[in-house]
Amino acid sequence: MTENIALVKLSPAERAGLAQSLPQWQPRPDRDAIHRSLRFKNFSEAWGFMSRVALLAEAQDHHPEWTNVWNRVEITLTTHDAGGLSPRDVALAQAIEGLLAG
Ligand code: H2B
Repeated sequence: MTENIALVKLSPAERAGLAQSLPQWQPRPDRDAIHRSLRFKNFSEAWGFMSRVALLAEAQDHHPEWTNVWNRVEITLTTHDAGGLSPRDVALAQAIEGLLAG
């Protein structure tokens, strides 16, 4: 569970590893956060995905900042309680990747 994951900002070494461990997630240039854009077949697929992520987020007590426009979903992950990227964001991003991989 996320409560067991340290509420500290990622170290420089952990940040350097992100490009390899989470290649679909880009660091946001404007803030200490990572971002992924997704496009689905239609709204139903996008919303179904968001519902599954919402359950994950609740289970982890760690929640995305996101928007949805029809078949597009934009997700930003950052840790508000740490004031930036933490291992909790990495854990949620990895869980989202697991969902997408089926
Ligand atoms: N989500 C994110 N992204 N960052 C947080 O710091 C955070 C959260 N904190 N979800 C959690 C909820 C906290 O507010 C509750 C009280 O555990």
